[in-house]
Amino acid sequence: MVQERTLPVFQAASAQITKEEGLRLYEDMILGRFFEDKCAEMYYRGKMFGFVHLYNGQEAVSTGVIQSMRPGEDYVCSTYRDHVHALSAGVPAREVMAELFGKATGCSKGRGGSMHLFSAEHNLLGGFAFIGEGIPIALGAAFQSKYRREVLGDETADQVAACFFGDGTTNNGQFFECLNMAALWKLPILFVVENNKWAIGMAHERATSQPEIYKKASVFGMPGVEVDGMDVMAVRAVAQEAVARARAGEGPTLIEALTYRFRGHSLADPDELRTKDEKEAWLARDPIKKFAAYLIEQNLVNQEELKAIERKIQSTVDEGVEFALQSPEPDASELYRFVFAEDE
Ligand SMILES: Cc1ncc(C[n+]2csc(CCOP(=O)(O)OP(=O)(O)O)c2C)c(N)n1
Ligand SMILES: [Mg+2]
Repeated sequence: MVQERTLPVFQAASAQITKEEGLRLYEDMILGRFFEDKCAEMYYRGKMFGFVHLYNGQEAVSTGVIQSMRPGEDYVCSTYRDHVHALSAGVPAREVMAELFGKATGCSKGRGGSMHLFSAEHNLLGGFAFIGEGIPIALGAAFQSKYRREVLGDETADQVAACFFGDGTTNNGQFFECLNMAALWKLPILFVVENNKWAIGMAHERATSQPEIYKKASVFGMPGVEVDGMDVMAVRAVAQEAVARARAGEGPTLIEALTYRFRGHSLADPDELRTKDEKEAWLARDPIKKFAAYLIEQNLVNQEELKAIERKIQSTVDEGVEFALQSPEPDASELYRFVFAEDE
């Protein structure tokens, strides 16, 4: 059995958070978790088709990074495991749910489904079914931000891009090519690797010559940091620093968040390859329970306040399902619409 990697220890005492911000982070993580649980239910009831990849367990990464940015202004680029990144970026839950149901009211107008969420309004550059496809897209977003500022003289152009992808994806060429260009041109981008130890059924150590991914930044002269991806405060601290550097024109950061998915690769995966011991060890580190305990320990909130958020979010998710169920399917006569940018 492979030895578990030692997680970096985050000094919680060094972090500061207000009650308001703590509740905001908690709400965002709860939204991610409740939304995904509802997805599983709807998938097994036959309401959505194709592959659906859930994010349970990884919430601290999406919340910690995206809530450290300017949602709606900065860019977010995802993978096929994209529902929760979209929610953190501000895409309304009802529009994400409707998209999963293939409805015309979905954020991609029902054309994309689970793996292809998109929202121009929220600067969500997309979910991508092919692994690694999002990396050059995010790089392009970071490039245009810098180009507008430095070449076209647009002082308001200080947007940062966050690009999320998995451990398995870091063995693809786009990863290395884009790290090179981002470092060369000092682009405002965060490469966020969600190392959940598995690429479908392939264990990370079996496929990767240097499993400590953050170290790969050094050959490009770029900062690389590892972070406990089950601790939203730790992810937030690392992300805030990387965002500040990117916004100040100091270039990219590679962040490796050590995390775990609590469910199978997709809802079609029987999840038989990962051991019970491994799963239990990571389930015990649930990022939502950990953060709730932290907030209470710090006397920032009480149980009742957390429960109130949970009730509110449950009704948001339930309302999203109602909205999706009642929404129309795209009209067949509009099959070719939205293929080109000029089709509004
Ligand atoms: C270019 C490409 N090759 C292969 C696949 C098949 N595939 C789908 S998911 C996946 C594993 C990706 O693992 P990882 O990057 O760790 O992301 P995770 O699913 O763990 O979030 C692979 C190889 C694909 N989607 N695209
Ligand atoms: Mg993985």
